[in-house]
Amino acid sequence: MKRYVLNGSLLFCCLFLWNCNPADSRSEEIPVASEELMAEGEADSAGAYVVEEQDTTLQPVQEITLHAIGNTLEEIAYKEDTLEVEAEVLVNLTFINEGVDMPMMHNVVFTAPDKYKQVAMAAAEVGASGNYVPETPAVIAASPMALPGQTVELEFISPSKPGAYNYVCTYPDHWHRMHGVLLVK
Ligand SMILES: [Cu+2]
Repeated sequence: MKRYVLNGSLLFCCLFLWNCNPADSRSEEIPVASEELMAEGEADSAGAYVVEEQDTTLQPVQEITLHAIGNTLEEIAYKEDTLEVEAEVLVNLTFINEGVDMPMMHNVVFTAPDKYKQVAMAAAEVGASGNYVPETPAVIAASPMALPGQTVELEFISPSKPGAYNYVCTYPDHWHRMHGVLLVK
């Protein structure tokens, strides 16, 4: 009787395991198989993509640097009054604010030709809440505001049409002394 009970519980265990196993192995096998398929697919497409990128899609990047100098309203200026870039390239601008005291905060806003004053006027109305950058087609690209001693970076695509564009600091009353020419060649 005792053995019968033992056998019975063994049988129950076997049945229990047999019932569980098929479900367990199914749920494990399917994701493994699909992961393998995905891994193979990615390896193939990734390999092909790298080769194509080297041949056709390497975009030229032009690095330029601009400094803001001066520590009073009468002194402030962009150290570089002209910047030169090729047409339709990715430009990586590093903007260094060498000012010391707090009111000497500056940005760089690139504008359509001869629109820097108009953009600066509109920026004053936008104010600090709009980061002193108005929403107008005359704005090509705008950096964040650089506090005294700060360096900020800006990436943008240069205009496709060659010409003399402008850049300006749109912090209130800075545009008089802080503007320059972006020559697109
Ligand atoms: Cu400024």
